Amino acid sequence: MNIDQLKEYIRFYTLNKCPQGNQGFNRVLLQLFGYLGHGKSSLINSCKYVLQDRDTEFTMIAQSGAADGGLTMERKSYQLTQTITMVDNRGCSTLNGYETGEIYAQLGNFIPLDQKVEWTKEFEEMMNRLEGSDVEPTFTDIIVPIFVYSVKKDLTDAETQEIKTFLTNCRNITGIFPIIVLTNKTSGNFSKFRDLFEGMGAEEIFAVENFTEEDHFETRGRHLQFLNMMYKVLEDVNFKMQKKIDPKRERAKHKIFLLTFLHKRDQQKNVKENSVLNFKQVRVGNY
Ligand SMILES: Nc1nc2c(ncn2[C@@H]2O[C@H](COP(=O)(O)OP(=O)(O)OP(=O)(O)O)[C@@H](O)[C@H]2O)c(=O)[nH]1
Ligand SMILES: [Mg+2]
Repeated sequence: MNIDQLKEYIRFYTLNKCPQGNQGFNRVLLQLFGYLGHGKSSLINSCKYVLQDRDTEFTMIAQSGAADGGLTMERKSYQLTQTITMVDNRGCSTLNGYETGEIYAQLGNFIPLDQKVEWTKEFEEMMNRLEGSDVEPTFTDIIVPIFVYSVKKDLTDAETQEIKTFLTNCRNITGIFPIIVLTNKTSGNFSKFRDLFEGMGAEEIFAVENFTEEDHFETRGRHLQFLNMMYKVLEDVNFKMQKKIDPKRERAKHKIFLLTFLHKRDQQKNVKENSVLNFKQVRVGNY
């Protein structure tokens, strides 16, 4: 497909044309997540830009700009087409239990869109939020996870392991292995990261140079990066939709996963707190 065909395909994509029909789904949510300042908001601006008519000027719809991140605090949705919505996210400082727990809840569709993102530490607090989501459950979204990583930054072995576990859990929840988008393609060794993520099981890895306020020079190749990425996302959706899906059963499965995860997280927290407490008591006893 050439650029115009790709653009038309994405713009007019509808779940109604899937082999089994829309199965009750009416929206594809491209859910972004990743570390602070890795280019999530810029990716939204880039995708929106390439879908517009060619004579429309570049504008930032999602606020971006803090080099070290921490700018986006809300999980904000941006509608790209009739069917596709892209969802910005608060960046994670680490992929530890608190932050990943929240992402799993987002991917299971237990957290409403367009709200401030809080990393909940307490089991009860999270339970209350999940209970709230049962009052008005959402069954109509197909969620595609997209992990955004800047090749300018480096990873330790421990972080690599954390990401691998995290991405596998995201796959188990959504049925789609997270699409990896490597940003800042021309400012780092993207082939090293492509191999690294491939080794973690990633199936779709894209290296892009985002359109930004400072640099939105247009080339055909730059447009194609984002159009190809969105096209591949829709292919994943088509694959998922070839099978019969029962949205209610899916949601129940996600809930079990999430509750098990939160329970284990809470147990680990208690073990840690008790060992710190015991250590302090021993010290006090010794002096
Ligand atoms: N050159 C270049 N700069 C980029 C790219 N992606 C993002 N940037 C810049 O990196 C900075 C952070 O980008 P954001 O899009 O705000 O990153 P974010 O992940 O949304 O960050 P937070 O929401 O603050 O955590 C901004 O100054 C962007 O202009 C890219 O692919 N190439
Ligand atoms: Mg942001």
